[in-house]
Amino acid sequence: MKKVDAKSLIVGVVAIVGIATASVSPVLAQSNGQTYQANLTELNGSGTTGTATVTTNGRQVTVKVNTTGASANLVHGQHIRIGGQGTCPGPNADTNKSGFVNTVEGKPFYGEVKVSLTTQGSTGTDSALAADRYPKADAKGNVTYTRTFTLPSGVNAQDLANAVVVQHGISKLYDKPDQYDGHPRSTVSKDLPFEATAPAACGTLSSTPAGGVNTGGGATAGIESSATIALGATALVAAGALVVVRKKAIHL
Ligand SMILES: [Cu+2]
Repeated sequence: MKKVDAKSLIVGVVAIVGIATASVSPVLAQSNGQTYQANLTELNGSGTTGTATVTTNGRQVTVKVNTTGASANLVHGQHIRIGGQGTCPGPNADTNKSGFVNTVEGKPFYGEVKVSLTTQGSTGTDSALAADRYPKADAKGNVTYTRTFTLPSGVNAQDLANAVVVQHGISKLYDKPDQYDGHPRSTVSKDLPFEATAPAACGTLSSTPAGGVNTGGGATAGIESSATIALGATALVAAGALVVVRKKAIHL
């Protein structure tokens, strides 16, 4: 077998470095066509669970939220919250020992309202409490929501990597179980009953590689696995390039 000459080796190395650069950068930098997923689990014994997906196309997003076990025939405020720890509050978030984690107590964990998942009109922070523009649960307690819109100003697609989806509204906490009633007022607005804004379900968004499984490992899990896939692909391509270089050397 003929030896690989120096020129071929240099060509090969340059090709591999080029391929490696080309493969890794776009995956890490890309925000278009990214899908984020969250498994929503109950808060405050609501019995509400579900899923949320956010698919980006530049600054345009399609958001789907599906929950079951929500308070039937009632409106459910829901938001993408950003700027906290990117997590859902646990029982120890109940700092005032009321027995419930209220909206304010949850903020250090899930952050502030940055996107209001309304059915129409503004999706900005100004719509956080727009009770007449949120989806209503059907008679069985199912909430089905899909909307495509442009991210409000101040929110970037990249922010979704450390974001949390929260759905609100638990009618069974006080007095009549099928209405938002009871004396306690909401911790975010004296105009609303506590039950209307009480966090009912929460889930952290994580990016899902195409064909991948959401392990619920948080935002970085998806990014790491994307990078790993890119590196794996680079190794494969690099191996292929070496074969090509060898073949070329042989044919020279
Ligand atoms: Cu919220």
